[in-house]
Amino acid sequence: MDEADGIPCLWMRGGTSKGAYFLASDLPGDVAARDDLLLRIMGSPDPSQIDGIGGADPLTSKVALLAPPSRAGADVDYLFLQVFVEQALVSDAQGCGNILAGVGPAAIERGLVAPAGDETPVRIHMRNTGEIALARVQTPGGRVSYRGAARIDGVPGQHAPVPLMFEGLAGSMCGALLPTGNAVDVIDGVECTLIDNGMPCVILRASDMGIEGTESREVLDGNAALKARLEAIRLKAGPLMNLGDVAEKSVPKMTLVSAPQGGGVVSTRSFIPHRCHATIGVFAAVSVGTACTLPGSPAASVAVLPSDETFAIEHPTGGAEVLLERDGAGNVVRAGTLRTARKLFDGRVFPRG
Ligand code: NQM
Repeated sequence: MDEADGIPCLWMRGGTSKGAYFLASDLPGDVAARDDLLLRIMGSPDPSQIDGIGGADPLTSKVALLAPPSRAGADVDYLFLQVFVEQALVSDAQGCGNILAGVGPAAIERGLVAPAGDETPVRIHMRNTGEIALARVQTPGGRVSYRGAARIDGVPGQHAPVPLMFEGLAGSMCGALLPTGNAVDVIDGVECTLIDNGMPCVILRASDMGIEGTESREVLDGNAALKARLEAIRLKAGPLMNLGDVAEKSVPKMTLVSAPQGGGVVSTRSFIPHRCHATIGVFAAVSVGTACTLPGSPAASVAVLPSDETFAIEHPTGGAEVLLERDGAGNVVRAGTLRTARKLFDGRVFPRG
């Protein structure tokens, strides 16, 4: 690979995030060399990412690496990498359900998966956590269609639906749904649920942190005192969640919950972990929804549970619906959501030298 020739890259919106999708075979196999290259492609570390293609926001500084499947029952391997904006860090310590929405379309675009009729099921091996997600991609006439009537909050317009289904998410990175064995732990005097149903999250009441929980992303991003308190709790929660020292990791996420405002189950404001999310992550929404079902937890204390399996998780720009299927004992055993994705650009990217 000669960087001067550029590197094949698909730039896609996946759900409410945006990122660069590569074939793993187009990047160096050595992890240090790969990460160095990705930092130079995105333009990190730099708050503006002015010399790269990253969007100066954790939600638009994301990478998906695609490869032929390395496990039975999958059609494609997907490794998610978070490229930090302001630090020279690339982390595989979390998955991403929004970027996941673009993986099925990208795998078909790149010839890793053959289209099969008007709708192509794509079983995606999520290498960050090991589970398989099932995505359904619209492929009328044997090519990916991005046009359709599906809407998701946080994205203008209507697009082709990409339904996603998951199983076996509990303990994806922490080894257990509740890594401390408790639905409630107290850290720095604040009741928290340390939970991992696809995404390690610390869930706490907005009111316990001195906010309403209805503030805008911009207002919360400007609240340095709140962010410092959240980070202190996060650094203590990390080892308790079997994640070790999380000072340089993007997990756990910090989600502040309050009573729903718009007929949903719960209202959220998520820090991922140092900036407030414009919406909420897919797996984070599954984890928060699951926390709402745990009696005595901070989330349960403010949630209004639905009569069916559809949990509308409210966020700063609307809501994200997740489907949570429970067994007879009330454990969430299957989850799903509806996303959309769109190919924005297909070309070659030229990294900073
Ligand atoms: O939780 C952002 C996103 C995410 C992650 C983040 C995500 C998920 O919205 O599944 O999608 O939490 O860093 O892209």
